[in-house]
Amino acid sequence: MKYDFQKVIGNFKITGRVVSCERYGEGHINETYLAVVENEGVQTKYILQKINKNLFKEVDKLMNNIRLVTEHTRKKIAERGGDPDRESLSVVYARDGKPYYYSEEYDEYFRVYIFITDAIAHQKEERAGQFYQSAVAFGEFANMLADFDASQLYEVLPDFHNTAKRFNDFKASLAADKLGRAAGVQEEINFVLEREKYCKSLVNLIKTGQMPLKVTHNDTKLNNVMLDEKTDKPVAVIDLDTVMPGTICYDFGDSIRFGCNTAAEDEKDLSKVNFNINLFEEYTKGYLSSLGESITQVEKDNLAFGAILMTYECGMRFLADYLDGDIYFRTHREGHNLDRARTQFKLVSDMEKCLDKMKGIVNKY
Ligand code: ADP
Ligand code: GN1
Ligand code: MG
Repeated sequence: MKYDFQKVIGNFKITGRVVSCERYGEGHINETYLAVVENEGVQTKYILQKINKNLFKEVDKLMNNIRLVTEHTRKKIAERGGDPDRESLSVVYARDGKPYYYSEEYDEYFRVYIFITDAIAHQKEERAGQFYQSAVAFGEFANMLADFDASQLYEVLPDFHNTAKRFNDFKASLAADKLGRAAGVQEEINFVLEREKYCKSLVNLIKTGQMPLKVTHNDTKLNNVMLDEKTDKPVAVIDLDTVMPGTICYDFGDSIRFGCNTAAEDEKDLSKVNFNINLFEEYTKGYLSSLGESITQVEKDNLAFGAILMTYECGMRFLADYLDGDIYFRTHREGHNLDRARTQFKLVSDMEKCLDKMKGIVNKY
């Protein structure tokens, strides 16, 4: 689908001519574009996103969350003498004052963010220390939101990391087996079913009030952090669609899931997919040092397990989507979600073998 980008951008508080607007980044959910706008000889970059309306049914509430969170982080950054346009995700408002624009012509929702300059969202660690810096970024992000009133937030995707609910959804996909794919992936299905016991553990700790709920990011992949392109220092945390009440074990675990993989999330050759415990140590060090004193014993006790849980959950979601016919995660090839599920299960197996070591590392820091 081609859009008239001049028209779309023209509905935001942006003056000038769109010189280019190309697909950008590697997110699985929204459609992201890099828009370059020229005004009086000066070119400015913006991130334009077509919001995934199949997933986000209440865009108004979603964008209100993002507006509130980014107003909060921008204020904090200004107070510490930083540059809010670069160190926070920043919403560019539509001409009608809304934090998004609904196009009747396309029946689509668009939003625009200030482009975070001289920074990169890495798909994997390219230089030693980058993963550590991403941990510092997420720790600082959690700190900035520690005094944010969570009751203002609308729960955009309820039960997002409710693994027990995800397990039931998985079983429903399996029972439906819409495309008859289940027969070909019995091994992967069994891998999920054999680990049902994982599903309720954190959910129950939250239910009984033992695990504190905090404002968390819930999608803490390395490519949702921008690092300075020269120094690798953390610049900003992005992709705030899933900011909701959650536990830090989810945030920690999801970072480990993505960042401690020696290969890509969708690597076909599983011999390349290994859990790197040195990276685990780097991340733990960075996250716990920037998180400070607010962490409780229950949280500490469950950080390492959180990594297994988030990886298992994500693998289960990829496999469910494969069974459903690839309707949730954007895919680029045949069997893409199955390949992704397999990498996650390989990582789960690796982590299960060294859970005690992982716990030891958490205790060390
Ligand atoms: P998705 O929800 O689909 O993952 P993201 O919001 O994470 O979408 O954006 C996808 C990619 O676009 C990011 O990984 C990053 O490379 C780039 N990106 C997003 N927002 C910005 C921004 N404000 N400045 C620069 N790059 C950005
Ligand atoms: C999606 O939006 P993106 O690509 O950063 C997904 C995460 C998964 C991740 C797997 C809203 O993240 O939950 O862990 O893919 N986001 C949503 O790569 O479902
Ligand atoms: Mg993203």
